[in-house]
Order: sequence, then C-alpha cells, then structure tokens
Amino acid sequence: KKTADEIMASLEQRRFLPYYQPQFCARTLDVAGVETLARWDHPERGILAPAAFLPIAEDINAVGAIDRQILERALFDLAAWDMQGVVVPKLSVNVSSRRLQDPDLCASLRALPLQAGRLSFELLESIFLDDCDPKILESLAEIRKLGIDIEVDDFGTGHASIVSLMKLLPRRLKIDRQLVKPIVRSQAQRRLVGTIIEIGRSLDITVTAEGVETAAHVRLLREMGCDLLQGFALARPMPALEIVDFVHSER
Ligand code: G
Ligand code: G
Ligand code: NA
Ligand code: MN
Repeated sequence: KKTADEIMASLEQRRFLPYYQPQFCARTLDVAGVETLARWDHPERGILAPAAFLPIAEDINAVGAIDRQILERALFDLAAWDMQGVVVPKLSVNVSSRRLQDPDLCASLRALPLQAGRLSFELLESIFLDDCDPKILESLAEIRKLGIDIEVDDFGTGHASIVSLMKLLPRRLKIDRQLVKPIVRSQAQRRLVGTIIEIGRSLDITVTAEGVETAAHVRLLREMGCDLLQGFALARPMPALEIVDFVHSER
C-alpha cells in the first residue's frame, strides 16, 4: 500500500529512469546497441531494480506508465549520445504485454521523436502464442510500420513456437540466460543453443545471447556464430552518463 502510493508519487516526479546494458556484435565485439532496464530512483532508498517495484506496479496497473517514462527518457539519452558522437546504433526497450494492448500505444509512439531502425521492442515470449490475440497482431503491425523492430525476449522459456516465429517473423530473438549459462559445461546445451542460432539464421532473425557471464561463454558463442552478446562478462547495466565513457573507452 505504501509502496503503491510511492510509485504513483514517483511517476509524477519522473523518478523512473533507464539503466543501459550494452550489447555487442559477436564478430567484432563493437557495441551494437543497449538494452534499457528500468530503475526506480527512490527518494529515500536510492536506485532500485525492477524486482523491488514491478510486481506492485503490475497490481496497480502502473507498468505501462513506467514503460512510457523509460522510453521517453531513453529517446532523450539516445539523441544526446548522437549529438556527442557516442555511437549507440540501437536501443532495445522492454515492453510489457499490457502496454502492447494499450489502444493509445501507437498514437503515443507517433508523438515521440522516433528514428526508424534505431529502436527495438523486447516482448516476452508469452505474446507469441500460435493463436495470437488479433489486437496484439494489429499492434505489432503498426509498431513495425513505425520502423521499430519486434524482438522476442527470453526465447526458450515461454510459449513461442516455430509456428509463431514463422507467422510473426520478429527481426530479433534473445536466447534466455537459463539456456545460455550451461553451454560451458554441457555439450547437449551447447547443441541446443547452436540449433536456436541456426533457426535464427535460416529465418533471417538476429540472435542475441543473454547471460554471457564468462570469457568461455564469449568464446563459444562467437564460434557458434551467434550475432549479438549481452552479459556481465562484457558489461553490466549502467546509467546514461557511464555509457558515454564506456563507448568512448572502447578501442
Ligand atoms: O535489471 P534487472 O535484471 O533487475 O531486470 C529484471 C527484469 O525486469 C528484466 O528481466 C525485465 O524483463 C524486467 N524489466 C526491466 N526493465 C523493464 C522495463 O522498463 N519495463 C518492463 N516492462 N520490464 C522491465
Ligand atoms: O529479462 P531480461 O531479458 O530483460 O533480462 C535483463 C536482466 O538480466 C537485467 O536485469 C540484467 O541485470 C540481467 N543480466 C544481464 N546480464 C546478465 C548476466 O550475464 N547474468 C545474469 N545472471 N543476469 C544478467
Ligand atoms: Na529484456
Ligand atoms: Mn531476457
């Protein structure tokens, strides 16, 4: 109850902001983009991770408003990086299924300074059911028309099937870290991840591995031909200002 009130007050004060975790081209190890990760700048407790507020925000139907605040701030940061010559080719943003069903989503997106091809929406696999809600399909089509990529998040843990991949043809998919983590010790897990990478290649879908935690993961995933890498071995989530230094310090 107290947290719910604090969330509403913080929305008003625009205290929800993005942290950014770099994603790397597996071939060159250049920064290929960043994923925005929500943080709550709590007036007393400081910066809080989503676990501390997303469940309660869901209960009070505030996730959409938080997502919107994060996206607006992220587009502002992206424009600032562009002006400073900080190369961040792409911005991946988490979008909740609730927000995707919001009838005002596309109108509110059109009001933002979007650059076609720079933005990707990470959607949870649960959206990609074989019998996808027609409202969601319509929303996805409109989002595509705005030049925003559709990306399947946490692939391998939810409901996305090959059928739905064929039907929705997302531009990108992210292999869930639960599948990526064990590849170093298990040949079977390695083959599984290799197969997902092959599926991506055959459908012309860009594949990102998340949970890339060690140098061995980096080496294996590069050998396997994964497109993009994201994880603690390469970079942690960081505030916008640190992204400037991080990208500048890259060779
Ligand atoms: O940053 P962290 O690893 O604690 O994030 C935990 C989870 O919270 C992520 O896996 C992601 O699914 C979710 N999340 C992070 N940022 C956002 C956001 O801006 N919007 C939504 N809807 N979910 C987010
Ligand atoms: O659920 P989603 O795919 O959005 O996951 C993003 C979350 O994963 C972020 O909260 C981030 O902190 C976390 N994360 C990023 N890299 C790693 C990693 O290498 N290992 C683990 N365990 N978590 C990571
Ligand atoms: Na995500
Ligand atoms: Mn994920």
